Amino acid sequence: MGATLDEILDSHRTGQVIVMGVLNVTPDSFSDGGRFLYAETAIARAQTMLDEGADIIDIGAESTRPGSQRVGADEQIARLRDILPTVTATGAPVSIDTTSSRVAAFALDAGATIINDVSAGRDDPDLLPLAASRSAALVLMHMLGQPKTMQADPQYDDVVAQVRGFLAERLAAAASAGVDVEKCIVDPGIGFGKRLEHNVALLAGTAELCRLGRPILIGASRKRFIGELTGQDDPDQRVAGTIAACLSAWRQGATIFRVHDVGAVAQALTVAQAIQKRTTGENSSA
Ligand code: HH2
Repeated sequence: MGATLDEILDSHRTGQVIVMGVLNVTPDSFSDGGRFLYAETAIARAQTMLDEGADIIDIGAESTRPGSQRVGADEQIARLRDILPTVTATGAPVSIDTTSSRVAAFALDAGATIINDVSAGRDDPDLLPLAASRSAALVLMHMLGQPKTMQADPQYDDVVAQVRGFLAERLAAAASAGVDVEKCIVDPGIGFGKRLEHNVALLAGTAELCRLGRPILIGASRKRFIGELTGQDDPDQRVAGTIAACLSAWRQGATIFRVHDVGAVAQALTVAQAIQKRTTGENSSA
């Protein structure tokens, strides 16, 4: 049985590990684009991820990979219409990966309970008020610029401090729109307007981000920085690098992991947790 929404929102206090499985119903996502466009395959994929240990299914109908084109709300809704109700009917928490309030409202009506907004409420002025009025959980992610141009020449003086400051500011913006901060999750936005050194610094600085007092979501899965570190060009072949990134962030306090390879990541985190529990238990009885 996966985690409940309350457990997800409390995971930074309890240390419960939450695996979020990625379901992209897009023709152009960087690693799984085009594979799950059809309702039957998408629904089967969601079920497989749940069987492998996913606690949340994150459904997106617009790619945000570097250079991607925007997709209008109508087109996103058309891509989601046959898929969302069946996935929410499984009873697992479903998040909608969108920056559009119309798409988010459609998904909430279909049973989603989490809005995953990579713009952290900056794209659509109606999104934070929607999250507030519907008491939805909300992921606020850092991105420098827009997906189309974000990798052009990202610059930071101190990436960890700047991302932390941005997330604190977006938590305050959400609160002033009426969102309950206890419903918010924050995410440094690995790969969104960041060079290799920025992604590595953010993963190394996860403990600093935990000081925001909200659960930290890490979306490192199969991303380009893993290819840059390892020379692996094929995103499907970046599972080991994904696991390393998740484990490292987990050791520093991150609890929610947005991944394509649910079974492999869940297994790695289960083993790491068992070892940590034993180590902590032995230390405290010594
Ligand atoms: N990454 C992607 C999309 N949504 N949401 C959060 N909160 N954090 C992330 O790191 C994140 C995200 C990009 O990955 P993917 O969905 O696999 O690709 P695409 O955007 O091309 O569909």
